[in-house]
Amino acid sequence: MEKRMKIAALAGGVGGAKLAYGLSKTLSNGQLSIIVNTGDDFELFGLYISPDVDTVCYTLAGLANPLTGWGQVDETWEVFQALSRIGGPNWFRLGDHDLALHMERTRLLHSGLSLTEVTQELCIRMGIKDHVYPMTDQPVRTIVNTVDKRKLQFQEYFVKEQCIPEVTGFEFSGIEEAKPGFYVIKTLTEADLIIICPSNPWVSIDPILKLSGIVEIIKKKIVVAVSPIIGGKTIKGPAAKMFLELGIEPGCFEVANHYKDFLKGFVLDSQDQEEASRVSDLGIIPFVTQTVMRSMDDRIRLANEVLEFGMNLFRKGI
Ligand code: FO1
Repeated sequence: MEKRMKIAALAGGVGGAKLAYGLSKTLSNGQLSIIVNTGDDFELFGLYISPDVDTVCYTLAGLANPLTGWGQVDETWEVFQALSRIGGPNWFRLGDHDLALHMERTRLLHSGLSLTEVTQELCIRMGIKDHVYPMTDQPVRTIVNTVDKRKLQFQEYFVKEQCIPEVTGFEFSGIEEAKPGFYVIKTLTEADLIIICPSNPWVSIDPILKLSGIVEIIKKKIVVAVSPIIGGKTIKGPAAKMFLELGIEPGCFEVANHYKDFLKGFVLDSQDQEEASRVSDLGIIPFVTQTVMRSMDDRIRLANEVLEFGMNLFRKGI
């Protein structure tokens, strides 16, 4: 990969972070910028928590808990246990080390820095060589509408209610007023290749795409997406269940279809290779490979393949 090529990745939580890690290991300093969903952000105990940004940063810094994918490795739980003993809210598990990060982020935000500036500062402190940009500095909150007519904050749906309620749709509160971050626009405008990581299209990538001006920029670019759905299922998270509840066939084809207005290339798993011709029929070039990332080597191999595929489209001027 030529060192002057600029790569932008759009990511949500665990699946996105794994591919971002592979890209980070493959690309040189400063080549990779990762734009991360903040629709899952919320406040607890007065602390600002940004789960997807943290999952991406911990993963890039080699600090992620390998069992959960979120939170920190070798975590301790003194505060969480003490909180549980005194009857405090314990549905969202915050480890001691993770808590320290939320405290420091909140302190920096209160000192007047933007979420982008705070994230840059924390990345430097964690030794991350790539650029990580929250999608916006303004509050956008993903709301999950359920069949029993409730409107759940994303973490209430995902963690407190363990994705059990049947969904009827999503809202992104604040999306009309929010502006994409300055570096988000700059990164996408200057990118030679944009990679949509294998994250949930509805709740991880759509909030980024629905910010004003984003789709207009990426329509002019080479955009390649990696399917988060393999054999009709998701490796982690509720994407396949959401597809079913929304009346959409939970398969990789529908992921490509969801992005069809701007997608040039689509990476799908070998298990789904019979879907490749349907993807081609959408005018999107398919690339079939093993997309499950069980090991660190898998992340790097997939990242290399996706970059090669994307750069070939770039060279052909597609
Ligand atoms: N996910 C859970 O399923 N249970 C938790 O208790 C939990 C705590 C948590 C703490 C910090 C953090 O950054 C993430 C955490 N997550 C937890 C994951 C998080 O809810 C999801 O990664 C996303 O928001 C979906 O991408």
